[in-house]
Amino acid sequence: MTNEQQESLFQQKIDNELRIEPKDWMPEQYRKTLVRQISQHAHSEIVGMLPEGNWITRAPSLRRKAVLLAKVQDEAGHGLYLYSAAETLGISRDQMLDQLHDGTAKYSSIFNYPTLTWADMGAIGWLVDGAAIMNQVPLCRCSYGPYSRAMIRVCKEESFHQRQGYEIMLTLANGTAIQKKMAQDALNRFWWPAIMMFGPNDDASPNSIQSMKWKIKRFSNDDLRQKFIDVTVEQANILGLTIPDKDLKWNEERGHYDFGTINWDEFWNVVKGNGPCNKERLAARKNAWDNGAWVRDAATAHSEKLAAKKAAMTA
Ligand code: BYC
Repeated sequence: MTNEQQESLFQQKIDNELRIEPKDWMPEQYRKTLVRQISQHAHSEIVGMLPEGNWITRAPSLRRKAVLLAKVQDEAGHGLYLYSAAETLGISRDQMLDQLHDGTAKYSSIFNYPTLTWADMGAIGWLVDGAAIMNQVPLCRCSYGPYSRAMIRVCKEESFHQRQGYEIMLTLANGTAIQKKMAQDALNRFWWPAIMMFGPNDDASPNSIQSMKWKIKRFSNDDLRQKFIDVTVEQANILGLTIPDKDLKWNEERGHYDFGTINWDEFWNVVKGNGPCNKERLAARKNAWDNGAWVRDAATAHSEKLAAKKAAMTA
């Protein structure tokens, strides 16, 4: 079969909603796109543990601490499923981590902002996990089997994360004047970075057209951003908090909220490594990697020992 025939069969499979599995033929660019997206998604989960990890020891009650701890552990789990899904495409976990540490792989811009108060745990759960669900539910139908299956469990857990964040916001918004102010301040700081999470506008998104044709992405960055804004405005109203966008207005004709201009200079600055916490986040990850070297060495030595024992017994 010629390459063209293979490509056409591959596209037919995708058009017929069949899943592509690791051993199936796939265009090299499809494989590369998935490795890029899945590994960056995995890195986002792992780096995403840092801003919240910052508050585990300072959670205001035992209940809040237990819930936050569970949420952060879930994120570690999401990272692990996603690294495993990417490994089915022929890249090793060590290679992916090298790319994170040397800056060639990205992770979500949102995790380069600091978490200054407890209310930030509410805002992250509500807005960041809320944005994540909006983007990730369609990924459960992604054309690549291992990624789509990993996303099913991830989405169930993200939905619990979103609710725990919203509940923190609800408690603060109905609390003392100082607590309500804290919640508003967290919303003010996280709103714009959360809507930037969906990525550049469609006309500035080089990967979208091909990724949509391959059904890796089912909706464009702008469509998902709009859906997120439409549902979140109502949730802010229930909280009695104000979204920091003076141009936010219901547009009867479009059936959507209009919103203000996103500061794309800020977005690209963060993506390029110059956000408020980029250096700190990367340093924390590199440090964890270096400090974990002895564990990896011990695990390798142990498995070599077991293999040698098995070989001696079968000889
Ligand atoms: N931050 O052509 P585009 C979470 C990059 S974790 C940084 O539209 P694409 C959670 C993009 O990579 C949330 N970079 O790209 C964890 C590309 O550069 P490269 C993470 C961004 O891939 C803990 C360039 O800009 N979710 O849920 O078609 C606690 C052009 O963009 C960002 C995922 O990773 C950004 N925000 O679309 C709580 C979901 N946006 O790679 C929550 C899976 C864009 O060509 N990923 N860039 O060098 C996706 O759905 C897609 O990759 C994106 C971007 C929508 C993010």
